[in-house]
Amino acid sequence: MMMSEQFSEKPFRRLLLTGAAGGLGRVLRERIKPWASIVRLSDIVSVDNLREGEEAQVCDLADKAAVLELLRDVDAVLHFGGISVEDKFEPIMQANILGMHNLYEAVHKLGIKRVIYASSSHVVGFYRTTDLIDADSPLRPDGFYGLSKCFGEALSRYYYDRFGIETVCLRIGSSFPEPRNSRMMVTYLSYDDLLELIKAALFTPRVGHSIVFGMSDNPVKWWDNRKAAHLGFKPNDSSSEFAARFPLSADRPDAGDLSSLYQGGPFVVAGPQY
Ligand code: NAI
Ligand code: 15L
Repeated sequence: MMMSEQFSEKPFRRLLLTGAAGGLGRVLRERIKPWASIVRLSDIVSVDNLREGEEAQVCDLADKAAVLELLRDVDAVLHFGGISVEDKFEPIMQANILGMHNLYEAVHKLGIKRVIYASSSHVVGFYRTTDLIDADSPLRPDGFYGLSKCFGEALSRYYYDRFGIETVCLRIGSSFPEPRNSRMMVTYLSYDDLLELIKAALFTPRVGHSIVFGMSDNPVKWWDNRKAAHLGFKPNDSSSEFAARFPLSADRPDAGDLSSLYQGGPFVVAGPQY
């Protein structure tokens, strides 16, 4: 469904946001409007209450033909759609693996120049909470979900190397209104900082294929973002404002508690779903 098109002086004519009905999609929807005359909102479920400058298209990422239609007339993609937690392999394969291939095939066919991809810290969830890693550290996914995000990162790398399509992979930690446990004191990414991160990824002139960890300026760090310095991402928030609520600091893992031994926390404990 189309709302009236505006042609104001905004950086983009049309931005596509996938996963628009999800937790982050609902937060981003309003906040990215200043960047585009039209924001195309898409999800596998319907996105309602369209406002001026918004249009919506229901689309299953696993449907190749539908994804090609979804990407028509789009200048850049914020790809936040798909399965966002651990699940059985089959649904993850459809939404995150097949879906990612469909998306990039369409991006390539239609000549779209840049994708911002919501990857996840679960591509490295099997590192210890005592490790400090960066974008070049070998992948150590903690489940099928993390594996699918590894595929997304590798696939976007391939489409850059072969076709020059630029992607910034955001290895988001935990982006919620506030940390929910002591692990999230390390992985917390405030919504304002998420927006800063996306802004950096979208507006930095040349990004090639970049990987950046998405966390606020939290007191304890597992991830070193110096290899993404070219993006100029500077978080303004910190989980320290919630310190009183989680006195058991995540930099002192409890040896008896698996979820505090590994960066992936509960995803490591839960193990694969069959
Ligand atoms: P969410 O689960 O709330 O939203 C994902 C959306 O994708 C949902 O609205 C869902 O309907 C849609 N979706 C699922 N399967 C689909 C399909 N086959 N076709 C089209 N749409 C489909 O997740 P959330 O928290 O909003 O996360 C958004 C993205 O960011 C996800 O890709 C997630 O993996 C990633 N991420 C989020 C983090 C967070 O802390 N919120 C942390 C790390 C990564
Ligand atoms: C993720 O990748 C998930 O999408 C999100 O729902 C949280 O579980 C987050 O990681 C986290 O690790 O806290």
